[in-house]
Amino acid sequence: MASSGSADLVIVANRLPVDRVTLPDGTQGWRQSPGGLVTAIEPILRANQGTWIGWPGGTETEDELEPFEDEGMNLVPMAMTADEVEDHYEGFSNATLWPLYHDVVAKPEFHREWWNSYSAVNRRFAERAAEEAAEGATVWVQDYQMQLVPQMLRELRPDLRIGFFLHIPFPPTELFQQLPWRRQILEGLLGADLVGFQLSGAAQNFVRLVRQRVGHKTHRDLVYLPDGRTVKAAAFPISIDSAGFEELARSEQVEERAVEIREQLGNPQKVFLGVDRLDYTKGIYARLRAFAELIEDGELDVGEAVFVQVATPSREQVEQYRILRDDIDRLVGRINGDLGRIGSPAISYLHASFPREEMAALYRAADVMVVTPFRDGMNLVAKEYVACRFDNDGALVLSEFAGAAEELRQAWQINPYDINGMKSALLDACRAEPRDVTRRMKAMRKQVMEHDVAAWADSFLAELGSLGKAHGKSVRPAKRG
Ligand code: GDG
Repeated sequence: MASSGSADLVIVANRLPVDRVTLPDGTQGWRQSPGGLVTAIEPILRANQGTWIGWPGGTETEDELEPFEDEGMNLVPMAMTADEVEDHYEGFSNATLWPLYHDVVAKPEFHREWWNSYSAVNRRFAERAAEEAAEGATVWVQDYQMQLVPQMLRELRPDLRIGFFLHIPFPPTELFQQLPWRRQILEGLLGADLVGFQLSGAAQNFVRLVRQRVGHKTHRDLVYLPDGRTVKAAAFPISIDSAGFEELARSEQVEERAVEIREQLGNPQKVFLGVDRLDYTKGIYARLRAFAELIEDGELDVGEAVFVQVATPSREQVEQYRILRDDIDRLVGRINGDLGRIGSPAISYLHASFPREEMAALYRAADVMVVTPFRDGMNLVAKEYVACRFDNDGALVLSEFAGAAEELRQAWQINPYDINGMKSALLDACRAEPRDVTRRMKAMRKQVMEHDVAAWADSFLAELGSLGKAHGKSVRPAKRG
């Protein structure tokens, strides 16, 4: 067994929850990256002298990166070489696994050198986790970039409780089969005691694959390993800091900014909004086309209706993402060129990222929120919109292929491959009676406000703690305000 460290809870994720920034005095520092996962996990890490292991972005070497403390969290930055960024991160993670796990919306590429790099990076992260974790500690591994870590870590440290959570969909057998390293990935995940997914369908896909491909005995959500260990696969739908978003949305600053945004748009009757990482899974192209056709058909008028699309830059070194960016640029240019008028574009397109306050103001300013991914693990944007609509107004158009659709039943649900269906839903949502809008939003708000990200993290860790009682300490629950 490797020597043990002092952390009772270790998070292993591809990225650290902080970004490297240049401070006003020119020195390098860290800024907490805004995100639901950090908000949820930070209080638990504090209550457990926890440690977060992850890549800080960039290609600094190991010697240049020292572990440090940030607001009660111990952060351990892991270096990646330029080759590893290209092969492990941009390659295997984002050009093999990402498209494969999202219904093959784009064609996954299979390259042996990418796989080798993915394995090597996973091994280094597992070794580091083994060094940091105290005897009997809990290690929670996050997401598709780290699927081999559970097994690698268990070999080094059989005393640990290991959990894994996949933030993206887990594909059906027919698609997963394509992966040349399918068995290694399944075995990697089986190193965990608890494998969490967004939806129960994904957990079932996983158990079925383990039975078919690895040959282990399974019963419902349990896998029985030959060494006597049991692995549980279950759904833990992730959420957001719901109260935090609502509070932000209620602030005077955000309220004023929302009014200002509508003024700057020319005070149209209806503001439609899309907010996504610029990713081909999100269905941005089809959604903008549907909106443009409604104008061409005479159903909506430019000036009275406007579509604001925020597309946050993402994975810009990956070829598919560059192609997508060009496609969207061209489409927006064509739509505005054909349909816009002076001072009234049909689409207001922003390829940029914004502070959380601006996101909340956009959610407040929008009458119709349009979330139309072809496939999405959950989609937090839909939940953030709901959390910000404390007046119970605002309409949500939501793809049935987003994980969030299982909880947000009262949204106008659409099939993003069906352009006509999407057009009707956009019109229905924007013309709906206020009473209908309120009834739907009230029900969705109840769901989102009651099931926040803290509840998500607590329920995962409680379940992990209840498994394999024979070994390991339990994680202390966080003290939340
Ligand atoms: C993956 C899964 C799953 C976006 N632009 C800005 C900004 N954002 C924030 C949003 C939201 C988050 O990023 C995006 O989360 P999503 O869930 O919508 O999508 P992915 O990035 O694909 O996330 C997804 C999620 O993991 C969690 O498990 O739901 O299915 O694909 O919070 O608000 N935030 C700020 N500025 C921006 O410009 N501040």
